[in-house]
Amino acid sequence: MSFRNRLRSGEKLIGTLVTLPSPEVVEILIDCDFDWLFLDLEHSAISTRDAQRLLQVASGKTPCLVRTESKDETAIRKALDIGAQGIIVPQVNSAEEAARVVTYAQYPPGGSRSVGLGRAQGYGLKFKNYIENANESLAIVVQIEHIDGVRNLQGILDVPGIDAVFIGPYDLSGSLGKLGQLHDPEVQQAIKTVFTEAKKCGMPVGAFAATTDAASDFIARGASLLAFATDALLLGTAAKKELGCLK
Ligand code: 3PY
Ligand code: MG
Repeated sequence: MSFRNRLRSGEKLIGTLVTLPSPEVVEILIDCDFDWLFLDLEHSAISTRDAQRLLQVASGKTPCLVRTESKDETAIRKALDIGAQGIIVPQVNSAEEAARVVTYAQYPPGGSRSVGLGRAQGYGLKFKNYIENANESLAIVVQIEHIDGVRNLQGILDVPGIDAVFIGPYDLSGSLGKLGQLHDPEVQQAIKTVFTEAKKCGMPVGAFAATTDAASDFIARGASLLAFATDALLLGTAAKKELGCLK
C-alpha cells in the first residue's frame, strides 16, 4: 500500500524529523523502526542533493515525506522529482494556497506539475509508469501553523487532493504572539479547532511534538501522523542523559 493510502486510512504513523544531512543518521533511524521520516528542507542545512541521498538510503525501507523549503512551485517540484513519497508544505494559510500546492504537485490534466526525468522517474526509464501513478500515490500534506490557516481551515479542508493537515504548534503559537507557549489557552484552542474541524470531514491530522508527552497528547486527541522530535534532539538528549549517569 502506498504511504498516501496508509495516511488516508488513518493508520498511526510515527516519524521523526531528519535535520542532519547524513545518510548514516537515516540508516540509524530506519533501524529504529520509525514508520516514516520527515526530511526537513525548510529549517535545516539539507540541500536538494542531500535529500536525494537520504531518499536513496531510505528507498524500499522507510517512506519519507519532504518538508519543502517553501510553498513555491520550484520547492514542491524538486522534492517530488528526487523521489519523496510526498510533501509537507509549510505555512498554508488559505484555501487558495492549498489549491496551488495541489496544482503544483499533480501532473496535468488535474494539475500543472512540470515534467522532469529525475530520480522519481527512474531518470527517465520509468517515466511512463511514474506519471501514470504519481497523482494517486504521492501524499500531499499542508501545514496549519498560522492562526490565518486555522481561521481558513474549512476552505483548506475542502480542497480536493489534500491528504492530511499537519499542525506546526510552534509557528502557530508565534502567530498568536505567544511563541513557544504551547499550553497557552489561545494556542490550545486553535489546536483544538484543527482537530475538531478535520475530524468532521474525516481528514487525517498530523503534528510535530518535541517530547513524548506532547506526542502522547496529540495521539490522544486523534493525530495519526506524528513527527516526534528531531534526529539532533534525540542524539543530544540521549548523550546528555548517558553522560549525566557518569558524572
Ligand atoms: C512548527 O511547530 O512550527 C513546525 O513547523 C514543526 O515542524
Ligand atoms: Mg513551522
